[in-house]
Amino acid sequence: MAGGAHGRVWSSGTTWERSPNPAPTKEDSVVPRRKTLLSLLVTAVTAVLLGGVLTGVADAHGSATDPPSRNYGCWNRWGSDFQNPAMATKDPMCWQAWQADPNAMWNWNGLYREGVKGNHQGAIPDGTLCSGGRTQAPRYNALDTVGAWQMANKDNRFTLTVTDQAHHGADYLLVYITKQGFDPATQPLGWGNLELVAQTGRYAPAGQYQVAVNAGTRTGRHVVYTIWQASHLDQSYYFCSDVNLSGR
Ligand SMILES: [Cu+2]
Repeated sequence: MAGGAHGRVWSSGTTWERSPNPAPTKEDSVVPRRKTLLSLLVTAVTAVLLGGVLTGVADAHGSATDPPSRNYGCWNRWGSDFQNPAMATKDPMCWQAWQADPNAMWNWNGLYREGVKGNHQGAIPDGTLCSGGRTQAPRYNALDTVGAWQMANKDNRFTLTVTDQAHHGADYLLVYITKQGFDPATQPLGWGNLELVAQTGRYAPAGQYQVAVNAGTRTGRHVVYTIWQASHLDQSYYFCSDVNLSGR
């Protein structure tokens, strides 16, 4: 595709020239010195788009992938079709997130803070849990939007999976679930709405970390809130996963 675009713009006759006697660069050895401005723009836009799509590979960290975190779920369902207006009615919370900042989805694996020193509640104010306390603001802010996020159906005993593309390892995982009676579709999520249901020890670096979760007698819509403390440095990840619990 990029090659075809180059072919078209080369014939347009609008040329852009570098300043005289440019310092030799690596680029000079592989790129012709004259290019059209449009060609450069096409190349730049393509690079940005590919960069976004490939970010999950090139700049990898991780997320809760089952049940999926909000931004991983929105990326997984709509990443190849994110401008489809049907999303506004089919999956409105994802739609508002894509409208607010597509980078929250392209960088589904980058929702972390550094230097928290284990004081997660101190670092993350109520109402901002799903954005990790508005980390890298405003990129992830829309993940805090209160509403009926699409849920993953789960029985009350389920396995939670964190995918670690970077093989950071884990010092621990903490898994919280909202209290029965709290409604994440209408109320902002705060620490007081959560109960700790699982706490793990260390995991050696791997592609996935799994933890058995028992949601007790809960039923219906809940948020599973997972903290992944990576081991390579003080880097803490925060994931809101929306679930519909069977009660069984
Ligand atoms: Cu990382």
